[in-house]
Amino acid sequence: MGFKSGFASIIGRPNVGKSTIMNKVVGEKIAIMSDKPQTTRNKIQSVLTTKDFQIVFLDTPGIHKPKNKLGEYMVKVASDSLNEVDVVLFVVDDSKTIGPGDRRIIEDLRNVKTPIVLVINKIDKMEKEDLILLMKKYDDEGIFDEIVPISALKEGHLNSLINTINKHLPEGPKYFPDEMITDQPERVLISELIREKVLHYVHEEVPHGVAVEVEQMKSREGGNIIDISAVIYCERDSHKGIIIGKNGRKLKGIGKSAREDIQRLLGSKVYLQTWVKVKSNWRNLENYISSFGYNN
Ligand code: GDP
Ligand code: K
Ligand code: MG
Repeated sequence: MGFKSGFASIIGRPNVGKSTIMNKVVGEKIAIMSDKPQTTRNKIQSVLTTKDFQIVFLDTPGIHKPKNKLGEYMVKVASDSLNEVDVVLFVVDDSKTIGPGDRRIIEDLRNVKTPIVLVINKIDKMEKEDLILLMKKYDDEGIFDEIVPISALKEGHLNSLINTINKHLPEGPKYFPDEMITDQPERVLISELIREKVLHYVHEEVPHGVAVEVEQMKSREGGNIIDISAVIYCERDSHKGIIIGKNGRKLKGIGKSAREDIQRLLGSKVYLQTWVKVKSNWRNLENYISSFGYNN
């Protein structure tokens, strides 16, 4: 048997752990993770290469009912990708029953010809008996080629997931070089890391109206410090105040923890400056959507 390769699309409701699975499988933080739904906005590609096979994962934004233009775009990306791939990974979480959101996806999947692997994630939070009952319920739907329970967070059974995907890969070329783990440019990864920290530090209605743009990235002369400046865009003046926080404390916290992640990513010391600016209602404006890079 020769080298195998192929594409696996990761789909599922918001917050079931799609981004976490992708990050853990490739061993690097590529997609941002958060307990807020709709964290992942653009289609992220990541690559796992071994000596025998290569899997390219597509982490799509969650499938959900669109509320605005950005939402419509996200849903379209999610459903388009199912026809381009070799395996579909449909991720669900520890919910004991098949809820309406998962039900809708199942109905969409009935017309998909690609092999479908049901991934039950977050089993660290489940009783064994509940897991067995849930597996039975999904099996009764009659559309899954495989059912694989995992815990992405605790890195449980990830190997069994990888082996299952591998079974469905055709023989094929190495699409990407060994060392490549994502197609995302550094600037995008950095702005996503900053956005992740905003989501983490800021609550209420602010987070979904936040976009981050890295304006400048420059190595200092002599080498080992990289200066980065980034703008955090939000939709209202009041949001700006919340993100900055009393005496700038919140923004400082965001900057500090983003800097730590960025240093790890770049393997270099980083000096990070962040500004907060208001751009009202950008989510409904096509131009802004593409200028923030969500158009592929
Ligand atoms: P996505 O919206 O599907 O991409 O979900 P994320 O990867 O952003 O994860 C949503 C939340 O679920 C985050 O708070 C994760 O830490 C958490 N999570 C992901 N996988 C697991 C898991 O296996 N067990 C537990 N307990 N939590 C998880
Ligand atoms: K999320
Ligand atoms: Mg995600």
